[in-house]
Amino acid sequence: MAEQSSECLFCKIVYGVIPAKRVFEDELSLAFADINPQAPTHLLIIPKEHLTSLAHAAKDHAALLGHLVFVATELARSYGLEKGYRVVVNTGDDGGQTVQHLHAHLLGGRAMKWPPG
Ligand code: IU
Repeated sequence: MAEQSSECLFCKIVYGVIPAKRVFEDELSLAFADINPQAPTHLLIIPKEHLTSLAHAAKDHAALLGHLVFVATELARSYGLEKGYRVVVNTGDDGGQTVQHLHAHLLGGRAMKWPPG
């Protein structure tokens, strides 16, 4: 089993202690619906291993990070987001990260604006 943090909300989702609408899972990652969706499709893709943020990633995590992005790509395909989508990894306080377990947001189904707020 992947390393986990007993106080981490997303680790609790990984281990089924807290429910979530799970949409995809493999050995390394889990994807579930965001509870407060900001777009018609809003999924979170997380590593099963507890990794606090991108800022905490080591060289050993490079393949895992690539895997998470590829899972987002496959989910975008399966959700029919052929008009486009956004993959966002908020990192740290200034990045707007509120949950301290690395997660990639997959947002789609509407036109996005730039720059983000
Ligand atoms: P952020 O990048 O850390 O700001 O995003 C955290 C996301 O986690 C945010 O979009 C929340 O709606 C979402 N979320 C969730 O899906 N389930 C939860 O139990 C909690 C937060 I707390």
